[in-house]
Amino acid sequence: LCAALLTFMGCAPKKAPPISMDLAQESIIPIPVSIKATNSSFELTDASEIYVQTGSEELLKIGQFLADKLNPSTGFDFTVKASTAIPDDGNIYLSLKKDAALGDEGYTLSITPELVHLEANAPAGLFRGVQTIRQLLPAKIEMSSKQEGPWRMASGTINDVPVYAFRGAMFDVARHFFSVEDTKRYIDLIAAYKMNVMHLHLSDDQGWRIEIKSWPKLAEHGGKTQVGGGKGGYYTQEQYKDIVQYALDRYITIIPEIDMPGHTNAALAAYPELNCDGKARELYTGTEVGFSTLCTQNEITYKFIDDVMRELAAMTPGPYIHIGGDESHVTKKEDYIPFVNRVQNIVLKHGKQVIGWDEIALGTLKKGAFVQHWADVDNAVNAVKQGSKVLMSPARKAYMDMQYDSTTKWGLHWAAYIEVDSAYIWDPATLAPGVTQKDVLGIEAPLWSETVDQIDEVEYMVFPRLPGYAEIGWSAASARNWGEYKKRLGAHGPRFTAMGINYYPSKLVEWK
Ligand code: TNX
Repeated sequence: LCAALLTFMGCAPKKAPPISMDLAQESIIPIPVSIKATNSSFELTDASEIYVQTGSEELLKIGQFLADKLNPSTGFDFTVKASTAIPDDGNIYLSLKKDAALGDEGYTLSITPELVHLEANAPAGLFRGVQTIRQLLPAKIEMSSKQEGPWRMASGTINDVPVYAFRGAMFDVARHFFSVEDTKRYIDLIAAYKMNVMHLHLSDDQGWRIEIKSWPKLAEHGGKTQVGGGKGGYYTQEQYKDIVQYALDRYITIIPEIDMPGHTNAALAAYPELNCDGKARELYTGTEVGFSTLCTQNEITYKFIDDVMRELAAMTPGPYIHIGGDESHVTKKEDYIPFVNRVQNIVLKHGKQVIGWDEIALGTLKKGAFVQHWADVDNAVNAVKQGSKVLMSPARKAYMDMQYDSTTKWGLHWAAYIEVDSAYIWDPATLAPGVTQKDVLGIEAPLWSETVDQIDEVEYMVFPRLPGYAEIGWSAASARNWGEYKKRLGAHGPRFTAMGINYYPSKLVEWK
């Protein structure tokens, strides 16, 4: 009757009751701390809007990020509005609340048939919560063209906060160079899984990838080629700053790495004075490691490092600079140790904290230095004894350039074959004797690029392992279990597809 009278009397049509959906059955990665299902649902419609708490440009930006994700696939044309109060029915509301237990990145998400309310103690927490909202909508929400709804989310409450403060991935843009656009793509993919660090390996034997104005030939000459002899490339400072800002907008810290004293052939080719014999090296396009070293005895070397660190620090809002330090096989130990000690001081002088590969623990670690464990457990143990925290990147578990099995087209296998289960089944807090959770800064999964030079190849090595690394960093070890995780991962198959990710369809997972 109401529908029949509608045109004459302005009688509102009775809305159908919300569909029952079970929030506890949703496949959220990383798995949240707690989920309380209320067995109803919220439906996003053409009439829905995104509201953010009044008074913050930053919140408007986060709201806009969500709008930009929802608009192409729903075709709804969300705009972001500010509101001091909880908005009317049918909307999404993002607001801050004082709750120290949520820290910088935690959030609570409450979904009722009337409202989606995301709250956090800090803006980063809202951004992480937005990723959960994405995952609660149908997978086709990730498509870049208009799709049919309905766009429903299961109702209930999620409380969530990460275990580790550092959850990252690495991109080796030195062995093969990757464009600004490729790097942004990788950043987008890690953001979707709530990671918060992108470590860029900016220099190695095969290439120097960042413009340094006081030493211009580093990039101009040292950036000329790559593994296999392709044309290489480098980021101008403007491009680098653009990447840093893009990451920052996703609450991701860029950590730039200049690898020293080994892995420096590109710099040694650009400037003869960096070599002990004063002769420039030839550019290198192979994949051997451990043959190059800066001349640790020459003062010019430290002038060079000081200039590079000054320029790098000026473009790096994040707290860390990575000094490499790995595989310096042709640097004598008695030269390596004082070198590492001195370079740490240079980084500190420019206001940044040091990170280095685990070998730097052979030196005297400065206050606040972090050691990235990749190979030698003794170095990790030694770092903790010196009062440092360890970043966990064990090669046999976390190296995304390792092949899944012997048939994988790209990648290496010197550390291990790493199938999706093996990548997931480990605990950063029990890897090294005496290195417990409080000593662990977090986890990082590196992608070395000797064997990949296209972004779809990168995606194939990174997915589907990366969501697992994200979960190891975010969720408690006690909440993780492969048998259960692989079901959630399988449910992300359509999401990967909608995002256009070229992923490895591991046989260990039943892909939806
Ligand atoms: C070891 S891991 C390296 C890299 C290589 C990688 C290949 C580390 C600190 N050094 O130079 O690219 O193996 O898997």
